[in-house]
Amino acid sequence: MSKRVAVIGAGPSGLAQLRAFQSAKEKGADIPDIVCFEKQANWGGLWNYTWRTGLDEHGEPVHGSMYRYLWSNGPKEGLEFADYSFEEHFGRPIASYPPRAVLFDYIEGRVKKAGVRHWIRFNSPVRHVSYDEHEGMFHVTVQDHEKDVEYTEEFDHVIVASGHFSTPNVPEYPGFDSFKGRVLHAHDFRDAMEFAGKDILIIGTSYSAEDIGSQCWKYGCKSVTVSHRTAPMGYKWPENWKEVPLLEKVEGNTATFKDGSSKDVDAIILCTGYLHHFPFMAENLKLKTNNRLYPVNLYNGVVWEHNPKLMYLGMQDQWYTFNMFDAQAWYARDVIMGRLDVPSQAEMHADIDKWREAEDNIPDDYGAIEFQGKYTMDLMALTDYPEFDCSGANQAFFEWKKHKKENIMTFRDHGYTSALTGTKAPAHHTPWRDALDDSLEAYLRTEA
Ligand code: FAD
Ligand code: NA7
Repeated sequence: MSKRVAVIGAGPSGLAQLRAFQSAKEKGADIPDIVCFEKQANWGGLWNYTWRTGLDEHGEPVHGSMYRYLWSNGPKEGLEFADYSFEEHFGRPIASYPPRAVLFDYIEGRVKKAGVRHWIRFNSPVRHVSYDEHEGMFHVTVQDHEKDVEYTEEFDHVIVASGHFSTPNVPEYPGFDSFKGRVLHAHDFRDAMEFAGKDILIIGTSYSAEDIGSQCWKYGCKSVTVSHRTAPMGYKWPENWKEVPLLEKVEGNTATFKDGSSKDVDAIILCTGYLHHFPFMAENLKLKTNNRLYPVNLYNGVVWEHNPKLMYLGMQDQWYTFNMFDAQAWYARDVIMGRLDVPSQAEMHADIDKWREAEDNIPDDYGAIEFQGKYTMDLMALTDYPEFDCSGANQAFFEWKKHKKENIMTFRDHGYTSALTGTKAPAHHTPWRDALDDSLEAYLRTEA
């Protein structure tokens, strides 16, 4: 096969794509030439932690939104790779909410085993992608930071796996410019210890708000105030944690909310989500969507309906992550290798509309989990991706939600059953709130 495929990004989605092609090769298939462009110096995407914020050493926007002490916010049984269990990687069952370094190790273990690193060009941000209708080829322009040159190569297919939790959505509220403390977005949050002894205000009510607030609480902040635009999170919070309506204005250090109440705060952390941001894609190839389960224009959540030689991975809002990216990558591979056909654009469009309408009618979070589980299973069924029972994974998610409702500060102390191995995860040696060392070594110890 002489086709060339460009993969943009070596995070969990891009790595899933490399593993998908490698697994076909391992089974004797003639696969295309693969080149993966990664702007960072290592693989792992968001799981490749950096202390930097703002711009990196090359003047590139820092991709990472990760922070110290981050533990998985959902059970690992929901994200397990069907071709590489946690038990295979760690040689024994481990607890259900691994910290960042442990998940990074797991992600890396699979691709090290597959031997795909030589397909990746590191320190290589993609600057521009366009499609030449006449040639039927993509032109991909890349900066090589090691050689300090820019070059362009041609590809038959492009797979965008550059993630969508990196470019912050930053609203402004009256008084920000004269606020006496620090205003930052979750993207630039790195260490909860910075806020020890401080009164913090968080704007937003989703994962980042819940987790950054919990981190700051765990590492000793004085109080957490969470301001909501739509509705409060409604968990049973600790005593020094309060949920309030939307911020109206800030004067000095005083934040005033829509109900007229106010609170003096030292720092404001905007947990207001991220933008799907693809400045390197030509306008006619650019995905434009908000954060939802079924973005527009992507057939089977992957194939760009206006040009099926272009694909996007991992662009959904995410309950499922790693194994959903796998399902997408195996599917993308089989479309590229001609094993699967895509229908006409009109049919693709109608199918996308059908899924989006179903999404619009999802009643609650449980429905959303089932929706994404079904989407993932449907895709897996189209390829030789190893069998994975998403209804089992759904079960882990349902229990997780129940445990969060029971006690938001202890949910990570529970263990769940792997849909892959049938093993129930052991409890971690130390309750989450007392486990201050988030290193791999500390987590993998068998005793406190
Ligand atoms: P990313 O991980 O973002 O990787 C994209 C890669 O593309 C990066 O390596 C980046 O450098 C590269 N790239 C971007 N632009 C370019 C370019 N122009 N040229 C070349 N390379 C480029 N998921 C979970 O399952 N559990 C969790 O606990 C969890 N916690 C999270 C916590 C935070 C703070 C955030 C932000 C996300 C979290 N997620 C979690 C969700 C996360 O989206 C996925 O786990 C996963 O990292 C997505 O993988 P990805 O490869 O699609 O994107
Ligand atoms: P999400 O899940 O996209 O949530 C964004 C939150 O920000 C959500 O609560 C929004 O409230 C809120 N938001 C957005 N814009 C505003 C403005 N202008 N004012 C007030 N509130 C606003 O992002 P997260 O960062 O929490 O999670 C992203 C990923 O990171 C996730 O996968 C995790 O695993 C980690 P709304 O409900 O729309 O009113």
